[in-house]
Amino acid sequence: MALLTPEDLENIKRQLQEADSAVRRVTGLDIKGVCKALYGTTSGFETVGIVPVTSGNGIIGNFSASLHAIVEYFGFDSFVTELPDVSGYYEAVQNGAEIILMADDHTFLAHNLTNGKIANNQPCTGMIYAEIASLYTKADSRDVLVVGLGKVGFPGAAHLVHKGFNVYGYDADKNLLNKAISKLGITSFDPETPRKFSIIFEATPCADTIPEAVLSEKCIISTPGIPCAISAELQQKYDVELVMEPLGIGTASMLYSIL
Ligand code: NAD
Ligand code: 2YH
Repeated sequence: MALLTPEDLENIKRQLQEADSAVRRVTGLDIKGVCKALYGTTSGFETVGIVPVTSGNGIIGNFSASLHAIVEYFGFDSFVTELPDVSGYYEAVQNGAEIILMADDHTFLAHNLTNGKIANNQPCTGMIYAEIASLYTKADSRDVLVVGLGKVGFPGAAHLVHKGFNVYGYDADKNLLNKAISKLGITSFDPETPRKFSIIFEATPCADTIPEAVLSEKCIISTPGIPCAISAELQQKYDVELVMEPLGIGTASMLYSIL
């Protein structure tokens, strides 16, 4: 399980503003608009309690502060509890939190205490990055390449299938690829016989996962994967529209999914 680092989260507000501009440029909607398209919800200024969690590898510098900045950016009220863990959860509820955000090394959840809905970061991240890819206004067809079919990539691929896209999938793990083929009916993509795509959704923890041969001029790469799936040189050479941000887009998807 890849963990975020404090460096990934530096200047999160600026990263989020830049990602919002990129999303607007490629889809015509801002991130809130994409969430509305996905879930049909809008924020009613709910109060979000952010609870630091010390278990496992412990507290990640910048994590709670970044969530605070992200949640406020999307128009919610929020506070970070002084205490962590169970005491922090108690503190959040006592201080009027309507939504709890908390993460250990395996699960990052959002729980709406008012309506009981709960969200997990990985499927929510997959869904919104796939949705952004699907809304690309300059796509030349409904063919999409999905690279990485794990906990983020699989739900994203499922979303694209559900929306009627022709999904070509690849994962270095043959079992996961076969699961996606049998459960979702996607087509296996063979990196040895590549073709060009104008829509690419990537969700792996590795760099340089997208072969040059699949890139078409001005294609979109929508990717939550850290590190980036494509080099700066290739991005420039093919004038790639890159949507990539370490925490905020996925968190927005979680919050809007439970309103
Ligand atoms: P995962 O381990 O469940 O899945 C990753 C998949 O990528 C695996 O199935 C693996 O076999 C595959 N893979 C690895 N190298 C590959 C390659 N070269 N070509 C094709 N497939 C390859 O991980 P996950 O939970 O799905 O997370 C994926 C990435 O997304 C991680 O980097 C994670 O940190 C990141 N993430 C980002 C956000 C965000 O908000 N930006 C949120 C959640 C996860
Ligand atoms: O980054 C993570 C894990 N990869 C799970 C998220 C799933 N994409 N967890 C963050 C841990 C935060 C820490 N416990 C804290 O500071 O509260």
